[in-house]
Amino acid sequence: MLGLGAMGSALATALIDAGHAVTVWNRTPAKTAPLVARGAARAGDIDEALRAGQVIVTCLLDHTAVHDVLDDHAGALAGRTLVNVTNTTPEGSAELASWAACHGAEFLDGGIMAVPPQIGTPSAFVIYSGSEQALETARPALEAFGDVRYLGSDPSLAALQDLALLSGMYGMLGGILHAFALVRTGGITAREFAPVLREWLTSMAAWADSAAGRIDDGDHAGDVVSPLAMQAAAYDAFLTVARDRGVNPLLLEPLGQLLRRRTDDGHGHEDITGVIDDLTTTTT
Ligand code: FVH
Repeated sequence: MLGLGAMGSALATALIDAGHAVTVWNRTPAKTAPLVARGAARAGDIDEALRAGQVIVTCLLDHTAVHDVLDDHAGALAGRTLVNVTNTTPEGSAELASWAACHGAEFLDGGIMAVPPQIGTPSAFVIYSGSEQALETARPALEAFGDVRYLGSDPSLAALQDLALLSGMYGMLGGILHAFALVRTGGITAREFAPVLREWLTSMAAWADSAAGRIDDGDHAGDVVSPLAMQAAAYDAFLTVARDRGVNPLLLEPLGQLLRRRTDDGHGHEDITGVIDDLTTTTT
């Protein structure tokens, strides 16, 4: 296990608790101490860490850090299985897969859909793509992290879907922050408002399923319940109340612009799902 930040430490802990023999390495050596106390072996250097076992897991800050750590020790990868759960772009994952293949390693890319306290609990799942052989070799270890979901042999698949899932999450987080800021102007605390906000967002999350059908079929106009023109008009009120009450509307404005533009372009009778066509044909 290379990389013992918040996530790497949680992964290593889950491995140890599941009974696996774990060797740990971290750039700042002090972070190995709690894991060694729990039963891990400490590698003296990167080369020793890479040679300690069949399955190597890298959980580092970013793609650059992965190459910073591995590049000078690539010779130790031959015949081993490299599982990289560092957040990376699809292009980065494909590059790392080719690089690992050049050095004789089987490569699997992972996207962790959990925060550190969730690791090893039923709420954690990890999406993987890349070598199926790597998946099967590493599976007993990977099962300690959370539910194992294999997307296919293209190494970039997991990173693409990881970033899409996180993009959806950050859209939601931005909406939640704006909602809390707005009710705070009326003297309502976040704690008071959170239960109803969660109830509403949980109910609206099912929208992903109905939107998916429209988007895949390219049908934005059939059986529309909430036409875009109505939504664009309502959206103006969201922006107005924010400005009137001194809440910065910057998190909401981009979607409002898309709704208004699409309505002005003659799509006011359609569902909001049609905005996806503007997203994929414009750059602003
Ligand atoms: N934590 C989370 O909530 C998310 C959940 C989803 C997945 N992400 C991704 O996981 C990767 C690691 O995240 P993390 O939470 O462990 O991050 P940090 O606590 O900041 O630890 C970073 C580790 O990377 C080491 N490191 C950074 N740069 C280098 C480098 N140039 N050479 C060697 N090691 C490097 C750092 O070492 P140190 O600072 O302790 O010496 C930490 O071990 C990440 O991709 C998330 O997006 C987490």
